[in-house]
Amino acid sequence: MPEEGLSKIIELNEDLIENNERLAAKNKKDFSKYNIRSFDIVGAIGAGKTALLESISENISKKKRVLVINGDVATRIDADRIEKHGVKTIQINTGRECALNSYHISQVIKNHDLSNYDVVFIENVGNLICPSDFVLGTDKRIVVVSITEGEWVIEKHPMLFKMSNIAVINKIDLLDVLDVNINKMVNDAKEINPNLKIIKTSTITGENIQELVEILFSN
Ligand SMILES: Nc1nc2c(ncn2[C@@H]2O[C@H](COP(=O)(O)OP(=O)(O)O)[C@@H](O)[C@H]2O)c(=O)[nH]1
Ligand SMILES: [Mg+2]
Repeated sequence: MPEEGLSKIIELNEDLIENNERLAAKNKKDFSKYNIRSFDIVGAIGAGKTALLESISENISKKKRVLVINGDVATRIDADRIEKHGVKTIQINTGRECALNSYHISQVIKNHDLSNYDVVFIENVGNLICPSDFVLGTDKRIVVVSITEGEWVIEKHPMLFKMSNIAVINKIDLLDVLDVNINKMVNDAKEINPNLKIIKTSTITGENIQELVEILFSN
């Protein structure tokens, strides 16, 4: 019967999410055991997650030992881009899965010596929907959107903004050529989550990258 089928799907989902949260709590403990500050970065394909990680890595790699874990469906393009900026990277290919989950991260923790790092960044698979269900065990979640996604992108994806700590609105160097109401984007983010720290950046001009780094490492 269709109802039975539906309830099975719901149970499976609840199980998946519960198991994920349990393992995420263990990941969090492992990170804190080694005094690691950890972040995961979510956002659509092309928002600028990797470009921001390149800029952040360039900014901090001389002062901090950084590990970047890159989730991607198939390639290690992002990891190779970031590694040029003096940090260690690990690529996880998720295949058919549309987001990283806490099991992926637990495997990295199991197989690498965390005592080599002060900071871990996790770039999630480009997707504004799937990562909402899967926490990874990091201290803070950063959601990245760009103004090229249109001024409605935040309003349309409230879940991701509710469960994030920092919102980056990227590609502000394009404000002159796009008809985008960035104030609406900021207000939507504030309305969805009044605790969000919101910052507008450009990885091309470097505008507010230093300020973003300060937000990441303030308490
Ligand atoms: N104009 C502009 N382009 C950017 C900016 N940040 C990233 N890009 C470009 O957007 C594209 C996607 O960036 P990428 O970092 O790969 O996005 P990701 O899929 O979120 O990791 C690349 O061509 C970047 O050069 C920005 O601040 N301004
Ligand atoms: Mg990327």
